[in-house]
Amino acid sequence: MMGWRVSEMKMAFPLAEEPDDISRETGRKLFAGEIDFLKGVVAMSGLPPDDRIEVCFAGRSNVGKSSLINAITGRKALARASNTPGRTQEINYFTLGDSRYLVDLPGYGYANAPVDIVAKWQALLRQYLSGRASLRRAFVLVDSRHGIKAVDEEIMALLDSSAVAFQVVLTKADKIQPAQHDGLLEQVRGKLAKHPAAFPELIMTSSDKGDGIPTLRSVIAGIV
Ligand SMILES: Nc1nc2c(ncn2[C@@H]2O[C@H](COP(=O)(O)OP(=O)(O)OP(=O)(O)O)[C@@H](O)[C@H]2O)c(=O)[nH]1
Ligand SMILES: [Mg+2]
Repeated sequence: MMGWRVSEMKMAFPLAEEPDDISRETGRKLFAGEIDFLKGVVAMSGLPPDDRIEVCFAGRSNVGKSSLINAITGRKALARASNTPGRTQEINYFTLGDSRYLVDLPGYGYANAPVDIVAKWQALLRQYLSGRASLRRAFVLVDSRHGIKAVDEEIMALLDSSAVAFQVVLTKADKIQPAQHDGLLEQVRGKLAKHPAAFPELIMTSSDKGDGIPTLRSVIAGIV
C-alpha cells in the first residue's frame, strides 16, 4: 500500500490524496448546509451576477455530471439525471451556502438531438467556459470506461486558451475493474500532459457507490 502511494506521488497527475480529517469535515459541513436550485440559464445575458466563487461540471453527454452533483450534495434529484443523453439543456445554477455556485452544464458530443438545438447549446457552453470571470475551476468529467475522447480535448483546448483551470474527474468507477485502472490513468495522464490549464490531480468517483465523493467535496471547499 505504502509503495503504491509513493510511486503514485512521483508521476504527473496523481490521484488526489484522501482528505485529512479537517478538510474532510470542512467539505462535509459545506455540503450539509443550504443548497438550492437558483435558475436555468439559456443565454449569457441570463447569468447571475459573478459575485461569488463558481465551479462547473462539464463533460460529454451522459458522463454523469448531474448524478455527481446529486451525489456531492446528498440530494437525490437536485440536478436532473437521466439515461437519455442530452437531459441537461440549460446552464443550471445551484447555490452552495451563500458564497458559492455549483453549475451543471449541458453535455457535449451528443449527436442525436436536432442539429440547431445542439448548435445552440454548444455555442452557449463555449461562451460560458471561455467568458465567465468568476469561474474558478471547471471539473471536466471523463467516463472511466472510455477515457479522454477527441471531443474532450477540444473543450480542454478551449479552457487552455481561456486560462480556466480544469480538473479531470473520472466518473462511474464502479463500472470498471481495478485491473483496468492503470490503463485508464495512463491514457488520461498522457492526454493531460499537453494541456497547460490541467490541474495536477485527478479524482476518481462513483456517484452510485460514493467513491471519491468526500474528496471532491473537500476539493470544492478548498477553492477560495
Ligand atoms: N453505474 C453508474 N452509473 C452512473 C454513475 N453516474 C451516473 N450514472 C448513470 O449515467 C446516466 C447519465 O447520468 P447523468 O448524471 O444524467 O449524466 P449527464 O452527464 O448529466 O448527462 P447530460 O445532462 O445528458 O449531459 C444515468 O443513467 C446515471 O444513472 C455512476 O457513478 N455509476
Ligand atoms: Mg445532466
